[in-house]
Order: sequence, then structure tokens, then C-alpha cells
Amino acid sequence: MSPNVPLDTVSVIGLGYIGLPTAAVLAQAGKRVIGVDVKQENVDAINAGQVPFVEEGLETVVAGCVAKGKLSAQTETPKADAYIVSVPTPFKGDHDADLSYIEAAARGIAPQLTGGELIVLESTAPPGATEHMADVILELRPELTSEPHRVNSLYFSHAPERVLPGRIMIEMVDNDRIIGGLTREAAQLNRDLYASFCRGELLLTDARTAEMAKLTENAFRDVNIAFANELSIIAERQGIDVWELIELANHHPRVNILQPGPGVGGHCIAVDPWFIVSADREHSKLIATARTVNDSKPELVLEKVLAKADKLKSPVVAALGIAFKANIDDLRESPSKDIAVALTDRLEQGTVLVVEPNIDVLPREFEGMGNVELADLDDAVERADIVLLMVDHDPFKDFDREKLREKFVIDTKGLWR
Ligand code: SAJ
Repeated sequence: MSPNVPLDTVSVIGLGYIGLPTAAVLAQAGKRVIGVDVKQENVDAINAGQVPFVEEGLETVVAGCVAKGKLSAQTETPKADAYIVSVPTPFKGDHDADLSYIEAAARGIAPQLTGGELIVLESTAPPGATEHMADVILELRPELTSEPHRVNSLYFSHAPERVLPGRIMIEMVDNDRIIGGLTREAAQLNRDLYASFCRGELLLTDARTAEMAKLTENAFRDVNIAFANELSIIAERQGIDVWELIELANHHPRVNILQPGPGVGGHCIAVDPWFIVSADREHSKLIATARTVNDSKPELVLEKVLAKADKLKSPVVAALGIAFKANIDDLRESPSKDIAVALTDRLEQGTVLVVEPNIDVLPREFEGMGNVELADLDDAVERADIVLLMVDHDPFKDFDREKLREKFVIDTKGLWR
């Protein structure tokens, strides 16, 4: 049976790509939600009903909930019945997870607790991270306990997010959720809270299994994309069109190969498999190799562009897309952004015209580089000698191919074949 504690007020710590949509759907479901973020400008934007990044359908919900007084944001952690920690977990130089943001969130929550609160870790993290978060809090508040059904009980749980950027508002509500408690009671309480907005199945387990399940999902996808990327390298050397090859092979009833591209980006698939590797290096050879294969793709693309550019006098390269995937503005861990930056840096003469319909200014990585511009699609293609397609954004899909006839095209996504 779930512990009998209130779940009316929820504080979401970290209002990024996952935290803000989570806060929004909880507020929409009737909870009083107080979001917390270290960035004052994001706090101000949210309190004005605005969203600091692009995500289909999010702004309407945020604006509505703020107007109704159900959602607000601040920089200090408040008192609440439940906390959801949704902060970044980057990796350090050796690919070990950096838990410092989770620790900072835990230190912010600790002084506010009175007993009876649910504390959910949503951030993707290696096995043992939820326990670590609980330890940080209980060390600061030794009079509280993680044992259930006491007046001074705290309930710690892990509910990894699984939503796909671009479809977050749909998947947040419809996807099944894995919920892993440090105790059964914590998992039950977490389920009760998430049942308020989630129509998917809520699957209860322990915290370590939930942590590993999330990493497993992303490692599965990474390994499968690595297979496609490796095929693309082999196929090119054999003079075979990899997209036709994959399309044909996928007609087999039990074959379903993913798509090759310029590399794997984003803060999830390019990062999470390393948490498995760092938990057990000796036994995660396949997972580590997949990461290496995917990480090798940007350099191969770059070499191809430079090989052509070197033959031209003052080449103009149109670099189409620097987001980490189609129809989003997220540049985190983006292989196409890395390629565009390295190209600008390594091109001895000539110009790079970056086309990214989802941003207004070039990111800071391009600062101080004179030979790069953010351009619009038609202008860039018209001026370019080489057209490098790196992201399958919709406007690129619909582009009039006639205009590419005189150009040297490198299509890393197979969009224009
Ligand atoms: N990619 C390919 N080929 C493909 C599919 C993807 O090269 O066939 C590339 C994309 O271009 C992109 C990267 O992989 O650079 C990742 O894109 P994605 O759409 O596969 O996934 P993400 O990173 O946006 O979201 C993933 C999802 N995980 C799974 O599908 C198992 C999402 O459900 C998770 O919630 C999210 O990671 C996360 O936050 O962990």
C-alpha cells in the first residue's frame, strides 16, 4: 500500500528540456508546481509564460498553467510534498558520470524537508545514483530516514525519462514509465504522483534496475545506429549505396537496420552508453565499440568535404543543419555542429555558410572565426560550391533539387538520393 502522505505540491529542480515539460504536465494535471532553475533568465521567461527553447506544444501548456497560478519558477528550492530532480548528468574526461548537479540539487532540497516527502531522480544516471542522492540528503538530515511508514520517512525513487525531443508533450503522457524505488513504498508513491499525468503503464522495480533500464534503452539504439554507420563506411568503399542496401535488407521480416548519418548526437544516446561502460569496462566491449564507431563518423565526413574543398580555389561550403537531429534547435553534443566548426577551422581558404532554420545566431563555438556566416537556405545553396547536408530538417527535404544540379553534394542523411 502507498504511504499516506500528500502529493499536492511538486517542485521540479532543473527546468530544461525534460524538467520544464514535466513541470507543465504535472501543473496541467492539477498539481501546484514550483520549478527551480539556476538560470534567472529562464525563470523570468517561464514566469512570463514563455519557453526558453523549441518544443512542439509546450509553450501553450506553460502559458496556460502560469496564467492559472498552477506553475511558477524561482531560483531557490521551496518546501514541497514531492521533488523531481531533472538536472544534467554529463560525463567527465574518462567517461565517468559527473553527479555534481544531482548532488547540488540534493543539497538544495535537504534543508526544506520535514519528513514524508517523495524525492524522484529523473536525470539519467549510472546504477547507484539514486542511492547516492539519498545519502547526500540523509547525511545532511540524519534525523530523517529512508525507512517507510515513519513520521520522519523520506521516499527516494528513480523514474527515468524516455521522451523523444520533438515529441515530448505526446510521449510524456503516453509512454510507459519505469519506476524504481529505493523501497517498494517509494516506488508506489512515485507511481501515484506520475499516474496524475501519465496514461502509459507504470512499471515498478528497484532503483538500480530502473537506472540500468534507461541506459540499456539508449545503448541498444546506439549499438544499432553504429551498425548502420559501420555499414555506410564499408558500403562507400565498395561502391554501394548504403540507403538502398539497408532498404533492401529491411525487407527481410526479422531485419530492421537503422539509418546512418554524420554521427550520433544529443545529450542521451551519445552519452548514456558510457555510463554502462564506466560501471563495468571489462564486460562492455560491444557497447564501447559502438560509441567509438559512431564518434568516428564526423571526422570521416569532414575529410570528405576537405578532400573536395582542397581542389577548389576559394571554396564556399553550405553546411545544412547543425542541430543534433531533425526539426529541433538543440545543438548539444551535435556531430553536425562539430563538423561545421572543424570545417570552418580547417578550411584554409573559403567560407562556410551555416544553414540552421531553428536558430537566430551562431553558437559560441564559432566565435572569432571570420570565414563563417549563418545564412538562409536558398542564398547558401546559390553561393555554394559544395553542399553538405547533415540534418534532415523538413525545409531541406522539400528543397528544389534542380538548384543542386551544378553543386558538389555530400548528403550524409541520404535525404536527396
Ligand atoms: N540517429 C541516427 N540514425 C538513426 C536514428 C538516430 O543517426 O536511425 C541519430 C540522430 O540523428 C541523433 C541521435 O541518433 O543524432 C539520437 O537521436 P534519436 O532520435 O535516436 O534519440 P534522442 O537522443 O533524441 O532521444 C533518445 C530516445 N531514446 C531511445 O529512442 C531509446 C528517447 O526516447 C530518450 O528519452 C532520450 O534519448 C533520452 O533523453 O535519453
